[in-house]
Amino acid sequence: MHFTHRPYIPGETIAAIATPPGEGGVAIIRISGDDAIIVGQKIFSRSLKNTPSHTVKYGHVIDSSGKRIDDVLAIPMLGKRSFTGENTLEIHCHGGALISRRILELALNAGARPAGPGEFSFKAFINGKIDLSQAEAIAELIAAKNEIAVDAAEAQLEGKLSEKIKDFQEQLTEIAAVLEARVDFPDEGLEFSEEEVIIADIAAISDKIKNLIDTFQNGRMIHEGLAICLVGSPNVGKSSLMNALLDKNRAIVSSVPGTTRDILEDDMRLNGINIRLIDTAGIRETTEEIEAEGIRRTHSAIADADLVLLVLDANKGIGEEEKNLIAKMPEAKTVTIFNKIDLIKGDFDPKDFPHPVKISALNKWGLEDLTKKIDEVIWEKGPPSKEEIIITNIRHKNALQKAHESCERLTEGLIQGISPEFLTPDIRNALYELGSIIGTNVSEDILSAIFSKFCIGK
Ligand SMILES: Nc1nc2c(ncn2[C@@H]2O[C@H](COP(=O)(O)OP(=O)(O)O)[C@@H](O)[C@H]2O)c(=O)[nH]1
Ligand SMILES: [Mg+2]
Repeated sequence: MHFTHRPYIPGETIAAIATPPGEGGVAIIRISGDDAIIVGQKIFSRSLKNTPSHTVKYGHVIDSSGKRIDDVLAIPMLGKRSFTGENTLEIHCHGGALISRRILELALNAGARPAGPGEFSFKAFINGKIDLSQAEAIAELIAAKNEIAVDAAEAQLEGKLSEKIKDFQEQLTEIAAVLEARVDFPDEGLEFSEEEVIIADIAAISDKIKNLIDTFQNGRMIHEGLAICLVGSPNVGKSSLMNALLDKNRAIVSSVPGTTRDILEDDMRLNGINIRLIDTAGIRETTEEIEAEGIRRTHSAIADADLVLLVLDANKGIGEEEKNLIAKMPEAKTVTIFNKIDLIKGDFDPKDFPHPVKISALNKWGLEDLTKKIDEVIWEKGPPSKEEIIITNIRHKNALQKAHESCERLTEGLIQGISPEFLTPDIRNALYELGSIIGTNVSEDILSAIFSKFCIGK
């Protein structure tokens, strides 16, 4: 067994700084492996011998000559009770970059090996403390950029995804047993009704897998955020709306048409989601070279956007030009905004347009309606609840997709009355793919690839 090109030695003692580089209140040096306490004792002033697991001991880190380096807290976490499942000693020292490096060096001189990226988590995985999807959840939790991503990673870390996968595995294993029994004892064929039950069972699992795959769209959005693009004719108030949404004067607003000529971007949050808001050059016929380039960029921004906010001037009304523009927008991902509603005397009915909403960017009217509308469009089935399991990892999605295809082939085969020995590979394959999510059967290369994306000390 290898871990990132190095032979993996179970119980080998590793050490790393677990806190981010730079200055801080405290820094943590983590030592884990069979000899963690022995290594730690060599650099710690007080005896750790009878210190119970998970208790804090105040003392000093000392070098080989006995010189005091820093006053620290030492926390032993022993055996199976630690995160890695192996003896662990955490040393909390003052948070200077040099002091923590010095203590790490002392630990390395005392017999620990420098930990590779994610190696503590790798130990936890190998020792069965967490499965692969839980290990990946740790990385996602660390990288989470909004509250929803935190919730999703926490749920996965708790093992909610693993439970679901194991549930699928159990059900498929039972069905596999029935099918394999038929390969071995073909004369004891199933009753017709039993056949129907199996088909229905597989179809049910297949649907559940599909539902899980469908959560990936939301998962991607939660992780990567959304690109939202403001589009419309010149002077309709796109830049004003950009500023109103960002709540700052980011874009130049002017009554001169064609002011915004390049793409302008800024970040904001909308109900927990990270948004990249993009203001564009107004779309119109032009012979002016720079403006024409701006308009070309607008079109490519529309193509790349997850959502288009098409801004129209409600006061000007909807003419041929506007209708042409609407027709060019991707309907499913367009919100039609009728701006300058403050200039309209009577009533204005914007129905018949994709996801219409009335606002005044100048007066900041209707912005709440707009965010609600955006929410409606981006979360097809509403935002995920805290408890909902969301697939956020492309590796999991790919594995689920392959498992789903196998289940579909299996159902099809059973319906067509194909003999079971030709169907068992499909069910084995589905089980294999599900197993890869929680790490029961993944290659060393895949493991290394996953853990090497972690930070050192995690
Ligand atoms: N009355 C009114 N004027 C607005 C509103 N939004 C923008 N404007 C004005 O319309 C003009 C063009 O605005 P701007 O944001 O630069 O439009 P853009 O060309 O689409 O980016 C400016 O004079 C704005 O003050 C609005 O809601 N009501
Ligand atoms: Mg503008």
